[in-house]
Amino acid sequence: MHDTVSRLHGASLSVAAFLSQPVQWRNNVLGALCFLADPVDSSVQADGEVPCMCVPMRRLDGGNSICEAWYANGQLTHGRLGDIHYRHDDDVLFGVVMLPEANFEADSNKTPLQQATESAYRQVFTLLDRLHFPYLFRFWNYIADINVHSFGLERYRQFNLGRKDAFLAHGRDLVGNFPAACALGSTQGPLAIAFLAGRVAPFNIENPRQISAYRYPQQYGPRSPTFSRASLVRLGTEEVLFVSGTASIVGHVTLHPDDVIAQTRETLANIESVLAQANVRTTRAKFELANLCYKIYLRRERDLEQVRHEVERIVGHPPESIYLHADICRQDLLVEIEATAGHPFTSVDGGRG
Ligand code: 3EB
Repeated sequence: MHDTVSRLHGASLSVAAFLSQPVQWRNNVLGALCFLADPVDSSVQADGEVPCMCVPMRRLDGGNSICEAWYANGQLTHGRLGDIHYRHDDDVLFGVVMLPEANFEADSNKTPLQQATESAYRQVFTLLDRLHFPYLFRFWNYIADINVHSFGLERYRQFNLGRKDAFLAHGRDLVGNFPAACALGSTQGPLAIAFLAGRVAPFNIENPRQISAYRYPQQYGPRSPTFSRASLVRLGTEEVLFVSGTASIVGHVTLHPDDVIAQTRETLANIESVLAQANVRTTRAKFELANLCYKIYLRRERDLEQVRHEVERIVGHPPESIYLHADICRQDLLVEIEATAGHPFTSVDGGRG
């Protein structure tokens, strides 16, 4: 477990450790993302008050599970609305939706995954309207068999149809107004989505080396992905930066299709470019590669040592890096890296009491 690096980004610990934390600790947690090798352990979700997203995804760098906990600050409220389980303090709301596609029937014009995605996103937007947390900071999307084709379309592209339609239906399809996100593939499990939202508009950041994802041409699917490259969130005197899942894409094209080292290098160059944009906006110390908390998704288990070596060569030893075995949303991508950054959390900034 590393020290708290921001007001929000708390501890990463094993599922067993997460479940054995004292109640006082859990009373300060907004929610958690849990990645488990084994079929999802129902004890994680059994917790009544802390929403937990469970994804069947294996950690590659030791340990058999990892839970990423997000911290609250002050009085907490939890609840359920439809398929969403949420918890919030005065500033930030964390929620999870896990929807089995089997709940949806294939109808002639929408696939089950597309319907599940549209339903999940519509429910999120409805919840945020109702609880007055209008601004989305970050989405995490996990989709079984993300690269498989069914109903004549790759499943990631089906997901993009449902997501875009929900954004449109709620008038959230405004350019420059998309949250940070990631979208990864698991081998099984329901559509699993987690999100963070708040009451102060974040800065949404794009990468000059890449075409904005919402402007990708049609060759990547009939509906473009609705996310920005990063979001910079202000919470009182704190700032938190969410860097979206980032890959070896320049312009809109995948570079180095068969070279995982070159993809890693290109991906980190993209993240550096995103940091430079964030650094125009920050009122605090500049963000640097060496100070981020990383999640690194690898399509092939065997690439772990090479990628880790390259990341450490370029980044040094960041406060956290977690490697997970996942499919990436383009067949030719071998690695995707996401990151979170805060500024050192000191009691001067207002502790969590
Ligand atoms: C890319 O840059 C790589 O669909 O939400 C990264 C982050 C990617 C988020 C998403 C997809 C998503 O297009 C893939």
